[in-house]
Amino acid sequence: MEHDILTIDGDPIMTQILIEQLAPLTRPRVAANASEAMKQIARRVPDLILLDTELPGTHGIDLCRALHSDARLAHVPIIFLTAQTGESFEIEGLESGAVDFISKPPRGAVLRARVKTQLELARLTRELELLNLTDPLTGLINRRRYDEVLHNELARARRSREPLSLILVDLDDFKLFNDQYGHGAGDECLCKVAQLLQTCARRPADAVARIGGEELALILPHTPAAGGMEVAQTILTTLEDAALPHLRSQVADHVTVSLGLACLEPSSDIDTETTVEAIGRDLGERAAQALSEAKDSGRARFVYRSGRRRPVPPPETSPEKDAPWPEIKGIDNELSHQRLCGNRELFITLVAKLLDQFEDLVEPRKYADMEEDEATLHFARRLFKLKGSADTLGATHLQSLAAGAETALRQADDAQIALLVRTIHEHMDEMRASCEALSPLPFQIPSTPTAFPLRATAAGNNIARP
Ligand code: GH3
Ligand code: MG
Repeated sequence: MEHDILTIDGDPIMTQILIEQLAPLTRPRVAANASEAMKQIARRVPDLILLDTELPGTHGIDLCRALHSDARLAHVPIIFLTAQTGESFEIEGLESGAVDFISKPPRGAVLRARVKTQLELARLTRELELLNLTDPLTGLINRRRYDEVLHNELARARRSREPLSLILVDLDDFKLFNDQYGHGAGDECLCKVAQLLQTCARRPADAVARIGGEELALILPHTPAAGGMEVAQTILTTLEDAALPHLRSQVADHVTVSLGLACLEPSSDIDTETTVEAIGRDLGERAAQALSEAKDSGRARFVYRSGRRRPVPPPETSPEKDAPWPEIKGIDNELSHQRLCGNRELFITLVAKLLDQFEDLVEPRKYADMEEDEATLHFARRLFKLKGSADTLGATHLQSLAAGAETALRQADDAQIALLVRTIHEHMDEMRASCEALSPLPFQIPSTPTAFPLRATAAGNNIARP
C-alpha cells in the first residue's frame, strides 16, 4: 500500500526536491504553510509529516507542538527538516513531538531510509496498541476497549440526544460444553459465536466485545429499543441456524445464548445533569438484570429492561403507528406490547415462529428414531423452549400449560402429559384461527397438523417415562 506523506515547506524548490527524492516510495501531498497543512490533514490524516523548521509566519517548533497535541495525529510521526544545528535546538524539537531530524539539503537515500524507519515504527506501535485492545482468542475488542467505546458512544449519544442499545450476551450451559467436548473445543465454540455476533451487528459504529470469559457484549449506537430487539432476535435466530452441536445443553441440542438488552432513550434517560459514568452504570445494570432474567426464565432468549424513569410507550408510539397491534387469542396484548416495546414486526415474526416451531410438539417421526432417554430429553427441551417463547410473547396461558407439562414429565405422569399436550395443541389451534381471522393476514400462517401426534408417539416410545 502506498504511504501517505505530507510535506510542509514554504520553499517551492525544496518541495520539488522532496517530491523527487520520495518518488521511489510515494508521491507526497504538499503544503506551503500551516493553514494549507491543516486543510490537507482535515482531508485525510497522513501516515507521516515532513516539517520545515522555518515556515513563513510560524515557527516550525510551535507548529510541531500544535500538530502533536492534535488527537487525530497522535500516532503520526513528524520529522523535522532543518538547516539549523545545535544540541539545544534538537532537544527543543524532540520535546515538541518530532521523532527525528534531517538536515537540509537532504540526501535522497538518507531521507528515504529515515522515512521508512519511522513508518515501520509507527506501524509496529499501532499493531501493539491494537493487540492491547483486542481479545487474542476471539479477535473482538477486549474489556478495556469496550469500556472506552461505551464511554465515548454514551457521551456522543447524550450530546446529540441519540438512542443507544446495549446487549449483554452469555453462552448457555457453557461449563457443560467444556465438560463434554473439552476446553479447546470450548475456545473454538467461543470464536465461532463471536464471529456470528459480528454478522448480526453490521453498522460501522456497532461494536462487539468480549468482556469476560464467556460473556460478550454489543454496543449499538443510534439504536432505539425496537432496533436493539431486532438485533437480539437476529442473534437468537443466527445461532439457531448455525446449530453448533451441544449435547449437554439443557435448553436445546445446539449452542444457545441468553441476552440482556437495555437502551438509552433520548427522551427520558438522557439528562444533561447526569454524568456519562452514571448513565453507563445505569445502562449496564439494567442490561445485567435483563440477562439474569433471561437466564432465570429459561435461557436461549432475550429480555429487555426499560429505564426506571421511562414510561411504557403507549400504543401510538409503535413504529408502525397506523397498523394496530394484532389481537391474537391467548396473548396478553398489553404485556406483549410492553415486552416488545411496541415492535409490531418483531411481534408478528415471533408469533409466526411460535406457531411454526411448535405446530407439532411431539414430532412422531423424529421420536421414532430415538432411544427412550433421548426422546424424553428432547421432549423436555421442546417444552422448555415453548415456555420461553410463550413468556416473551405474553402468551400466559400457553406458558403455564408448558410449565404444567414439564412438571408432569418430571413426575412421569403419562396421562397428564397427554392431556396437557392436547390442550397445548388446542390452544395453539385457537391462536392460529384467530390469526387467520385477522384482516389483512399479518403473516403466512403455518398449516394445522393433520393428525394429533402424541398418541402415536407415546404408544411407540413411552416418551414420558424418564
Ligand atoms: P449459564 O447458562 O448459567 O450461563 O451456565 P454456564 O455453564 O455457561 O455458566 P457458568 O458461569 O457456570 O460457567 C461458565 C463457564 O464458561 C465455565 C468456564 O470454564 C467457561 N469459560 C469461560 N471462559 C472460557 C474460555 O475462554 N474458554 C472456554 N473454553 N471456556 C470458558
Ligand atoms: Mg454462561
